Amino acid sequence: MQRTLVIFKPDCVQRRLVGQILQRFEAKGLRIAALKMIQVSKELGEQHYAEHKERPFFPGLIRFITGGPVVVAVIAGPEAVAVVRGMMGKTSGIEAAPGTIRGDFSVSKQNNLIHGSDSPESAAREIALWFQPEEILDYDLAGQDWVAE
Ligand code: PCG
Repeated sequence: MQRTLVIFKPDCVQRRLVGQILQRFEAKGLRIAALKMIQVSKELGEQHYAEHKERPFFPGLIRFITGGPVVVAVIAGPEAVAVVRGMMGKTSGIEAAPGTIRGDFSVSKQNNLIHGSDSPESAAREIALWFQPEEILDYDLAGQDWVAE
C-alpha cells in the first residue's frame, strides 16, 4: 500500500468538480486516507512548489494556489503515486489525453484542477508538509480482497 498527496486546487473547488474527481479515485479502488479543506498560506504554497521557485510562472502559481480554498487528500493503494499520475494526465489540460482528469476537464497548463505527487519521495515530503501524522488513517475496507488481492 502506497500513499500519495492529491490537491484539489482552487479552480477545482470553484468549478464544483471535487466530488466528481474524488469519485474517480474511489471507483478505481484507491482509498481516502486523509481529507480536509484549507486556505493555503503563501508560505505553504511556496514550500510545496519550492522546486519551481526560479520558473517565470512561479509568482502566478502562488497567486493561483492561494487564490481560494483547496481540498487536500492522502490517497492510498497499490502503486498509488503512479496510478494517480496516470489518472490525472499530462500537466497541460490541452495535451492531456481524453479519459484523464485533466484531459476531460481542463484546457489550461496552470489551472489543471489537481496536483498529485510525482514520486514516492515527493509523496513523503508533501504528505508531511500538508498533514499531521494523526490526520492520516489506516483502516479496513469491507470487500478490499475483491479490489486488490
Ligand atoms: P502541478 O501542481 O502538478 O505542479 C506544478 C504546477 O505548476 C502545475 O501543476 C501547474 O499548475 C503549474 N504549471 C506547470 N507548468 C506551467 C507553465 O508552463 N505555466 C503556468 N502558468 N503554470 C504551470
